[in-house]
Amino acid sequence: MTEPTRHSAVEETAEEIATMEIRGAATIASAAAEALADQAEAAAAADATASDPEAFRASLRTAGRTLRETRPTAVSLPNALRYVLQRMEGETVDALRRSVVDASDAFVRQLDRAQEDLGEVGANRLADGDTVMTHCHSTDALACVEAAVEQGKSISAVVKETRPRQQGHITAEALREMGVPVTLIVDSAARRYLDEVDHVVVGADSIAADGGVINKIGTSGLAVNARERGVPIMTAAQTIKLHPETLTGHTVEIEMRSEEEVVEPGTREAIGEIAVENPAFDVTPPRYMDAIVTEHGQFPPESIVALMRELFGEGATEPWAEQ
Ligand code: RUB
Repeated sequence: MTEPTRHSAVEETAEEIATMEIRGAATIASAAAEALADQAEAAAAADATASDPEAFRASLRTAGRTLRETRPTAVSLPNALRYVLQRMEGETVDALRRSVVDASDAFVRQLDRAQEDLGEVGANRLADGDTVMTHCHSTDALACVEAAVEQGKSISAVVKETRPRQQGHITAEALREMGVPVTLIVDSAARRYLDEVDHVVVGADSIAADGGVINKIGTSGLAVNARERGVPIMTAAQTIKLHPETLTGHTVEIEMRSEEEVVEPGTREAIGEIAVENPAFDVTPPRYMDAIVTEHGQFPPESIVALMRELFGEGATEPWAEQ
């Protein structure tokens, strides 16, 4: 069999995901689906794969593995790859190419629609005059605020900076564009400002079968503080954030990132011999989360497993695996 070609668009997207130029679970998923469509077009045009259906399939699986290896925690990435690669079918390269491009387009359209739909559900939890607190940058969480604003509600926001990568700055800018007044705070000020907010709204990278919410590091501490302060907290998450492997007992891998995101090498050296750790995500146990808001409505975290079974069956396949 001919050696599969790998289109540079896949390499580029993989690099951008790994370096977080492309970041956030939904954005990563749509970029991955689009990269597979690019790969399908490239493989259908390349000498080595243009007339060999098996080489074409192999090149798509290789692209899937390259994309899968970029970041481990957001399940939207493998779910996107699954969606597209499971729909790759046909006897000829042209039919295969069309099936991949169509599946990729359908996936991205569904993603946009799901975000709009869950935004409506989340917005119903917010009242006119509410202040929300955000953590990190979640397009699903922002969809809830945006829908509330579109319903005519006046919403303001307290935005956590979110160390070390300061995704709170992106959130602050997006909220300002919606006309939402923003107060930016450092992460450690969150408990103090919880007294002034009506809702905490966060996103998710993965949701486990037991209702545990895996999101940006600091979410679990925020949730515990919100419970202690009596402030409701919701996770806004499309169903592509449901982690099918947790149905069979697997845990979600928490990405450990470079220590240089936490402390510059020079400063670190000046401090002396220390260890530095930089986990990118944490797990909020279901008892600290009031609701998971999806495009299928809102769920108490403990009941999310029913939806997960309905959508993913009893487990997960790996259609990118080498054959
Ligand atoms: C992003 C993050 C976001 C979720 C949800 O982490 O934790 O809350 O991915 O985002 P990172 P969305 O910046 O490390 O990728 O709702 O946009 O899918």
